[in-house]
Amino acid sequence: MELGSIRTKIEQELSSVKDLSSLNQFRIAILGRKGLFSELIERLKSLDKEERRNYGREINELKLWAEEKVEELKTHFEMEEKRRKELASWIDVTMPGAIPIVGRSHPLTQTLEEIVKIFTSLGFSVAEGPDIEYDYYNFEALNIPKDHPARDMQDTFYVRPGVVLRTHTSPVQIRTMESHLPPVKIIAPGAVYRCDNDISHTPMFHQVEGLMVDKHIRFSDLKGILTVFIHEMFGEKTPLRFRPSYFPFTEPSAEVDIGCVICQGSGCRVCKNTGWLEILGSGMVHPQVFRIVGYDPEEITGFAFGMGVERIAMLKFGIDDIRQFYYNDMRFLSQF
Ligand code: 2U9
Repeated sequence: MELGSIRTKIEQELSSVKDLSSLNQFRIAILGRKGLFSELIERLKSLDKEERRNYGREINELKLWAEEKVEELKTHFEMEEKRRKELASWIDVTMPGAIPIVGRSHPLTQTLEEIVKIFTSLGFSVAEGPDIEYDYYNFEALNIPKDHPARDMQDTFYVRPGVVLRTHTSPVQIRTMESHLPPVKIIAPGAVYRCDNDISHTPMFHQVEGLMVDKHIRFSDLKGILTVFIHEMFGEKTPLRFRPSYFPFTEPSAEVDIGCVICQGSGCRVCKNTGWLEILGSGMVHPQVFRIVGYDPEEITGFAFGMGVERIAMLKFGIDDIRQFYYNDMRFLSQF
């Protein structure tokens, strides 16, 4: 074949090479061991000496030219590939970041933490105990014997005879007094269980109870501590009143009301037009309870109180259905 037309053919084929892999195929077909140039060189053998020299030189020149072209294209495709990879991995550091949704504590946790903070700042320590309790610690030791009507009031879940889900955290205070001599100044936060379920009751809810026991503890100490607590929790101007009540484990007993946080005392649906909201129960520890834990009621006195965390949170945040706390609905939870 005419070397001129071979050059034209190589040029044409080179123009259709578009990447490294087709360039490699082209290189094998033209410059490879069994490629076009090997064939042309093979053909030289049949020529006479003079022709072979001339023709050989021309073939060599053409081959060098083809090798150069291949090298040029190889460099070109390698650069292209490198640039493509760089572009694919390019990061725009000026792009705004994806802002993660920040979690926060549950409104009940927030309320519980606030209550605990107030009492610890007043010198109370936090005490805890088991959710599954002996009947003895939940009732007997609190002056609630077997046939006492207060047992019905509390709608107890029985685990087995003599074992209950605690209906209040009071057993924690009994256990603490059994193992510690006075003075005792503790709060007992935790889950409690009662067989009850409606707009203002759930079968599990949370209480914070408190106990302050020493020589010379008086009702005025109870009033002072609970007044400070309410003013810290609901604001300094919150009106409050102590109203006589009855609990088997305290004598005398009092419930504490605050001026309605919804209507400011003028009367509304929430306070049933009384202007007052019941917020906690309290009283001086019953002498019988002291005798049971081995304290001498002639020497030792003390006060106790109890409150429902859900109720406090509902009043503080203006929530009218206690079950909202347990649906785990983000539309509700994200408001706190
Ligand atoms: C001991 C002695 C006395 C704890 C008390 C109350 C009054 C009370 C209720 C408030 C709302 C329970 O969550 S609630 O339903 N609690 O009214 N609790 S005095 O008295 C004690 C506790 C332990 C040894």
